[in-house]
Amino acid sequence: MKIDLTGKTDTMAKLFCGSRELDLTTPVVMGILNLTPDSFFDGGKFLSLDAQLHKVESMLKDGASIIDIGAVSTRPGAKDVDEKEELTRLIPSVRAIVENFPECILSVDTFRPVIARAAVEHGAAMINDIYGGRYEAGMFETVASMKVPFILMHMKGTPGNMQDNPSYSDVVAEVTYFFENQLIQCRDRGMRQIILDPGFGFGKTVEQNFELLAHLDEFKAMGLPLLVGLSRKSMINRFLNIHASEALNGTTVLHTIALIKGADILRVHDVKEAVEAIRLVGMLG
Ligand code: 9MG
Repeated sequence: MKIDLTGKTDTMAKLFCGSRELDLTTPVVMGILNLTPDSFFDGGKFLSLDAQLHKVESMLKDGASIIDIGAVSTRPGAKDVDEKEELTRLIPSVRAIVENFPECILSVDTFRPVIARAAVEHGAAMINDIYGGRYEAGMFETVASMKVPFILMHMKGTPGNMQDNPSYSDVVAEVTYFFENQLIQCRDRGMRQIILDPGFGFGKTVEQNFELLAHLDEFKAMGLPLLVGLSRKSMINRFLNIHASEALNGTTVLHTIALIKGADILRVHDVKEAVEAIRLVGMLG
């Protein structure tokens, strides 16, 4: 008898991202490009357009299938960025990346429907919403009308208050309930390509994050692709009492667990190491 160590059930194996297709029959890597000066790990390092393009080039060379860019930091206590400033920071980068790397599937991390629309009109091919559509009315309709995949992430509270003593009677049940409710709304509004993300570090204690990771395979029962963002997060750094810059080994350990439990997309700072984890776990069959 062949034992399935991957936790995978049948899932949407192909996503349509504008003119490109994303094959999820094996897991893929989403490389992070922060345009914010205050991100928790690499804030401010990639601010010039030239430096951004070099970073994208290197992540694609290392095997990233998707690049995720965001212009608003989600770190607790980060400065608010209004819609105008988000557009000003984001759109030149979207245009430059699409022009220089037409093969790249570009995801935009935004919770504002106006920004999502503008980004896709300039060539972005996926929307990553940490509010899971709850920030402002109209996100689901906007993304549905543009027919790009949508990352539906769970967050308890807002980036400003999410770490003020988050409490759940059952974190896995609450995240599942959130997905079920949001999925009804997404589908009612015509959205067809949805990626689920439990939102590690967004309104969860270290223990709650590990509880979610331990039960990740349960989210696969919903039959949708699963994204995890574990890279250099506080569940590693706080638990091991290290700085984010020292957390690559811990990240790879958690990626390995997530892959065994069925993750389809790893959102990461370190593409090469994540690709290696995927290849090695893939050998389990
Ligand atoms: C923007 N961002 C930061 N962490 C993230 C995570 O875990 N998932 C997603 N979808 N986006 C994230």
